[in-house]
Amino acid sequence: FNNPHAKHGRQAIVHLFEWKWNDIAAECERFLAPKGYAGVQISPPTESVLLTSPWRPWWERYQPISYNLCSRSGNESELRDMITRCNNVGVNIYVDAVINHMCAAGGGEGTHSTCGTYFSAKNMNFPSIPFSSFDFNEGKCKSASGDIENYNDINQVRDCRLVSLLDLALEKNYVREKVADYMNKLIDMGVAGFRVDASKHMWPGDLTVIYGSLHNLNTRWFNGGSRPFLFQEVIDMGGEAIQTSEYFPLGRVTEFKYGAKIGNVFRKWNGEKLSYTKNWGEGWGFMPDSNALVFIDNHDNQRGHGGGGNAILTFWDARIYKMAVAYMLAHPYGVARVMSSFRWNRADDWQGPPSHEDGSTKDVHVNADDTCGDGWVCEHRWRQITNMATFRNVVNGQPHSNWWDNGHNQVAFGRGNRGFIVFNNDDWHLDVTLNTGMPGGAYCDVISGQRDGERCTGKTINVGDDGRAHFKISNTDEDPMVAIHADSKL
Ligand code: ARE
Repeated sequence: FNNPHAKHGRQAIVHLFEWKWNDIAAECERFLAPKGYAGVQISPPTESVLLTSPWRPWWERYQPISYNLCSRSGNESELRDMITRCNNVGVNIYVDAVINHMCAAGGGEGTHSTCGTYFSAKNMNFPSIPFSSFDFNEGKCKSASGDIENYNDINQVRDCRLVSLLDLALEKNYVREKVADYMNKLIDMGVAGFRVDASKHMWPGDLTVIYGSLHNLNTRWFNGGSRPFLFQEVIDMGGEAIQTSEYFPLGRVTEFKYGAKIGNVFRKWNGEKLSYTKNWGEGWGFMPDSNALVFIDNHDNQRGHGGGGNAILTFWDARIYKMAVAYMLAHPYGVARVMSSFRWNRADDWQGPPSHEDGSTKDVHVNADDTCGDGWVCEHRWRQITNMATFRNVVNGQPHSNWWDNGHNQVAFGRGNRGFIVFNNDDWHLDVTLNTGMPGGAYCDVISGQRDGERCTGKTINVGDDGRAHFKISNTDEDPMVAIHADSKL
C-alpha cells in the first residue's frame, strides 16, 4: 500500500483542491503529463451536504450523505472520463476518501445535498447507501457531548464524533462492506489509491480489514497484483495519545511535522536555521522515509484548520514558500505532494472555490504565460515549482550528497551526479565556489529560467571538469536560490 505506482519515473503528486473533473482531465493532458507530475489528489467525489450558511463552504465536501459519485466537481461520467484521460497520459488519480463519518449530527433532513438525494441526519438515515442508526458509534462513544472532547482519550478520538460528524461503526461488517464497495468502485474505474481522511479517528484494526478487501488496481493501466496506494491523514505533532506509527503497517502516513518545521526554518523562527537541516528527514524526528507523505501546506493548515499552526508557509508568503517547496522537491525524503490552491478572503477561512452566483464552481482559467486566473492560484504551475518537480524526477534514486552550509541560512546539496541546489536565506549575498558532484559543462538554472533547446532563459552555471562551480546569489534576488540538473545541461 506504500507504492504510489507512478509512471515513467515521475515523483510528485499535486493536490488540485476543489478542481472540477473536466478541468483536471484537461490539466493531465496539457500540463501534468508533459511536465512530469506523477498524480493528482482529487477532492472528495461523493455526494455531500449542500450548505448555505455559511455559503457553500469548501468543507461541505467532508460531509458525505451518499456514496453517489456526484459532487461539486462533477458527476460520475465526468469523473470516469477524467480518470481515463489522466491514466491514458500516465498521470495517476488518488481519491480523498471520507469514510470515518457522514454529515454533521445537526445536518437536518431533506434533499439539501449536492445531487438532491434525501437523507436524515436527525435519524441517522442515509437511505441511498443505506446506512441507518445501527451503523453509527452513538452507543459506543463515552464522552458527555457525543463529540471528541479529549484527544488524549484514544476511545473518544475513535468512537466519538469529530467536530459533530456522525461517526460510522467501522467495526461492523456491514459498514466495512459498504465502505469497501465505494472504494472498490473507484479502483475499478482506474484510480491508483486514496488519501484516507481522518485516519486518526478510525481504529487501525478496522482499517486493516477494509484495506484487505480492496481490489487490485485496474490492469488496463497498472501491473497485475498492484495494491492501491494509501496515505492516511494522521496529525501527530508529538504529545498526543495516538501516534502515526500505529498506521505504518497499513500504508503511508502524512508527516505533519515536516511542514511545521520547514516553516520555522525558512521564517527563522524559534532559533531555526537552514544550516541545521543537514540531517533533514528522520534525523529531525520524522517518521521513517518509507512511510512518509510530505508537503509544505495542505488544504487545512493553509487556512488555520488542522495541525501546524502559524509557521505553515503558503502561497501568501510566495518567496519563501517557493524556497520551501524547492527544498522538499530536491530532498529525497518521503513521497512529496504539491499544493494547488484557490484564493479566499483570509478572514473567511470557510470560503469555497471560485464560483458563479448559483454556487457552481468556475472553470480554471489558464493565462498565456501558463499561470492561472479567476481565483485559481495553481502553485504547481509556478515555474520554480514546476521545474523542481522535474528536478525530482531527474535525480530520483540518487543520494543526498555534497552538503555545504555557511553555519547560517546559506546551504547547498546535491543528488549524486544528477542535480545540485543552492539556497540563500540570509540577509547578505552568497558568493562561493562549491563541489557540485556534476559532470563538467554549462547548465541552465531552472529557478530563474529554464533550458529552451540550446538556450537558457535564466542564469547559466558553469561546472568545471573537477565538478566545482561558482555561485552568486543576492539576498535581494527574486528567488534567492539556484538549481541545476542533468537535463538542464546546455
Ligand atoms: C465544519 C465546521 C465545524 C462543525 C462541522 C460540522 O468547521 O465547526 O462542527 O463542520 O458541522 C473539514 C473542516 C472542518 C469541517 C469539516 C466538516 O476542516 O472545519 O467542520 O470539514 O465539514 C482534526 C482531525 C483531522 C481533520 C482536522 C481538520 O484529526 O482528521 O481536524 N482533517 C480532515 C480534513 C478536513 C476535514 C475533516 C478531516 C473532516 O483534512 O478538511 O474537516 O472530514 C490537533 C489534533 C488534530 C486535529 C487538529 C484540529 O492538531 O492533533 O488531530 O485535527 O487539532 O482540531
